[in-house]
Amino acid sequence: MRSHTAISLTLTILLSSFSTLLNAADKPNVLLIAIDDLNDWVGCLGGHPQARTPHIDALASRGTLFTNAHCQAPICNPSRTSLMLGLRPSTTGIYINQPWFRSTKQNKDRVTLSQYFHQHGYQTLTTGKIYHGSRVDKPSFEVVGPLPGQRQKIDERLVTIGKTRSGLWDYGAQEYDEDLFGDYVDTSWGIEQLQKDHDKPFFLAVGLYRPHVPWYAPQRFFDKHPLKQISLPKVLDNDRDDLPPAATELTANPTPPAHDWFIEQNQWKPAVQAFLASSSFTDDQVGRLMEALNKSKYSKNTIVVLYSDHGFHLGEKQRWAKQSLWERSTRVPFIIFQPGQKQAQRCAQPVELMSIYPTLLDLCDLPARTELEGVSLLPLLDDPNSNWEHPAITTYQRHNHAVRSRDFRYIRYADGSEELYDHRNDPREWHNLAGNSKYREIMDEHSKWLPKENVPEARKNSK
Ligand SMILES: [Ca+2]
Repeated sequence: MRSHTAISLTLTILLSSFSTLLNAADKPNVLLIAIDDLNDWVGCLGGHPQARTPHIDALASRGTLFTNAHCQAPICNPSRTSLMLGLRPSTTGIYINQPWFRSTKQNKDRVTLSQYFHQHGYQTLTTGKIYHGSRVDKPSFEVVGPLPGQRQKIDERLVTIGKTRSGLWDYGAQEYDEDLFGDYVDTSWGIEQLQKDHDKPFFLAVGLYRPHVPWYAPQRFFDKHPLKQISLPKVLDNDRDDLPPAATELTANPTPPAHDWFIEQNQWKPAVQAFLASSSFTDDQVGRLMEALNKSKYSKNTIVVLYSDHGFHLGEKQRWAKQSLWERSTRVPFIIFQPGQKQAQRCAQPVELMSIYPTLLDLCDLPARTELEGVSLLPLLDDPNSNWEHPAITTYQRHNHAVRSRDFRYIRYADGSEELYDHRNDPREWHNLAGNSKYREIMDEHSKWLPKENVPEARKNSK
């Protein structure tokens, strides 16, 4: 009797797996391309006049480019966790670069985007930086290629910005062979996967590390951005005078050199050049991947999603790096390419990276998950101008949020202090309007979207 039950149970499981496989057989593949620290300095977003990103621009010219897309946290770990779980930092409790979400009680059993695809018959593969550092998440990916930190060690330093500075903040052209660069190696592995025969639909995630510091790239990418032609971001001298103290405190970042250092050492232009060169190098990897996809048998049934985990300051608001609730840190390139798409689209509605999870479920016709906080972008993919009430929200550390609507950015810090910027006439966010009572109603409208719950910082399990 017991063995009969066991056989029946096994049959049920087998039939259920078989049915999942059958359903999966005609599903589209997914190619997820994650970029690290790339702000809107790409050609298609026009963030910098000397940005040279022809391959990202080419993808935008075939797919849907979201021109008002924002990360959920302006730093790697919480942004990537939010994207892969489809939940806000204020829900995961992952606000900074630690802890790893699987080591926390409230997040350890949560189902990531690619894990859910795996549960529905997909093969999941990854290389490079998808999570923070060189983390491998076994439930997320079955097949793991080269990861950051596992590559050939290269110690050359042609340029150094001073012994007292962190080596992380080094930059300059490098002379070693292009195919030794980590991003090149990871991209090559991604290309090999696109050239293989897969007996299931695949979810392939390729995480590119540049333009994260150190800004090392082959010389030829520096040559595309001659130093003499480099223009610097516009900065208003007294821009910071209208910031609340909470803003200054939250955005103080001891890791990068101070803005004054870049000016005094005449390093602002070389640093901007190195960021642009590193971005062009990453763009080249995107080009290699897309060429391989287009030549492969998967070219007509693969969805491509490209994004950066957050933006980056290079002197704007007299600061460097990420870790702020301003446009510079939150705005990111974000493109969705759907096979069979007839024409390119640009969508100016505010959207969140957290929406990638539910959107891909919709596009691949997988069962929706009600626990996700992101909203599917399907209506905007169908019509980029359709009505859209959702703003994009970014959180940096507990109780600090920015709400980005189509026209405004509203920021509320933990101590209740506020900022408001009108993007219709102040795209650089120089003039904080929060002190002007005539904007109270607009600020109140935006504050309705602030997360209702801000869970405490998640702790690493003691055992
Ligand atoms: Ca200002």
